[in-house]
Amino acid sequence: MKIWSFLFYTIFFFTAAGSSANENIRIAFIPGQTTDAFYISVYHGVKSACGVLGVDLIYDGSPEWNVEKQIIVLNRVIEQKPDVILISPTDAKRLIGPLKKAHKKGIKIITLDTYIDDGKYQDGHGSGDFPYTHISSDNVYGGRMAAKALAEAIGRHGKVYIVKGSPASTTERREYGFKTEMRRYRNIKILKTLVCNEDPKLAEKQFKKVYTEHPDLSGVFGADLFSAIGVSAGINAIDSKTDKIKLVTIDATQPIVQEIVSGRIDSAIAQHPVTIGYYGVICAYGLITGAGSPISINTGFTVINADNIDDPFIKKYIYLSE
Ligand code: T6T
Repeated sequence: MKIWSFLFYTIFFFTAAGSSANENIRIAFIPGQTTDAFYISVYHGVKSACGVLGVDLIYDGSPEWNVEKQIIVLNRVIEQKPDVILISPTDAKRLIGPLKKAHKKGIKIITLDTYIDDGKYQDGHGSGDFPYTHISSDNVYGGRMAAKALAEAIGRHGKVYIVKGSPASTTERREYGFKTEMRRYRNIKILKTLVCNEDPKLAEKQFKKVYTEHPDLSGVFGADLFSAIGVSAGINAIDSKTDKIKLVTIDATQPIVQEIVSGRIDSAIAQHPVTIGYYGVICAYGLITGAGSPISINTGFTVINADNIDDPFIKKYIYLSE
């Protein structure tokens, strides 16, 4: 179903149903981790759409990015029998079984941000084909945007590396997009990708090690907010005056924006997490009411840099932290 006809029918059903009929509807949201500004922003979108529709929201999650803990949360949520579960799976393979359990009980599944299996649902392929909709940024494209921005920032020449918080479906696609785009720049060498386990301190330590081994390092792609903030601390420690090393990130928290202002981060490619959450609930509502839901929705990016950071239109894409 096309997004516009989907939105039309969903709004039609919403108007027709009236909010009292919606009181019996229960939508659950399980983020990748509750302590991450990206997911806090997704939650704001979810909460706001649930408020508009007058449906009940179950919100539960683990403070850490941890597959076992997320499965415990999921089982807890399944017991509450929501109509739809919106979830950001912490592992594309290991969440298939536990989510299938929910699906078999008649609970509809929508994935937000990260996906299960290959992320292509309802096409008859793969054991994780049963979710109805996936809503996220186009992460391959985000990686390509980051590569282009970094390549231009370092003058199309030098050594760079990628660091990601966790090996999630999203960051893997960003890495793939980044490497694909970088093939166009023959004079840029990409060093080994690092994983910082959502720990900015580790990202900082890793940066210092890479810099010691490669003093000619020119740039870093921080593929998520934890990596970015750690690398920027590392750059500040060794390079606060020379501005030699460029850093481009995906995600835009307040601390990342401060680093843009102070010049340590060149640009941040902001996702639209509030929109992801909001659309998640609208799609869930479409499934519950029979209006249907698109198989996938891409929510876009906004590039934030020193030139546009004061623009109120741009500022609204900074993530919410509580
Ligand atoms: O970059 C986001 C999210 O898109 C990714 O899947 C996991 O990391 C973040 O939550 C940022 O920490």
